[in-house]
Amino acid sequence: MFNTVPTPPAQKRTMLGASLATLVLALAACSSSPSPSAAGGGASQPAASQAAASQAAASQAAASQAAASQAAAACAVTPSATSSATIEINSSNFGAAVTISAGQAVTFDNKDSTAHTITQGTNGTAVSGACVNEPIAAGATVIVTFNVAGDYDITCTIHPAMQTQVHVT
Ligand SMILES: [Cu+2]
Repeated sequence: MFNTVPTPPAQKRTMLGASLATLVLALAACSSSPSPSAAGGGASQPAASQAAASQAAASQAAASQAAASQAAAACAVTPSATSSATIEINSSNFGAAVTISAGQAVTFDNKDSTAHTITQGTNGTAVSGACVNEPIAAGATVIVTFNVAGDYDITCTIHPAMQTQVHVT
């Protein structure tokens, strides 16, 4: 009566089983593919060189701190510096104020036949912590470098009337 023969159920199950097996194999291949060596391996070496770098940075910081404390003096006698301005002392008079930039030097040139001093202060008295208080013999020069911006009163401890200013910008 029936001409068409239906596929036997047993064969259907076999086909389903085969395609499930293929799927499982494919999933297994996928999950095993990421390589653990790609991400993990090299991490410890960069950490070590980073530690070395931060140690170098620390010693550099210490060095620049030492340099900063050396430069802390607002001014200093610097005999070998090249000066940017000159103050001539004539007849116990410093003359007009001069203006320089921070880090520049002033030559004090004593044209008198008597000694004076180059002293940060007023009326012959040095200020507390004066950055310069230097005798200057007759005919001598003293070069002073001013490291920090500000107005520096300059006097002579021998002749309190002697007064000028160094403006440091
Ligand atoms: Cu003087």
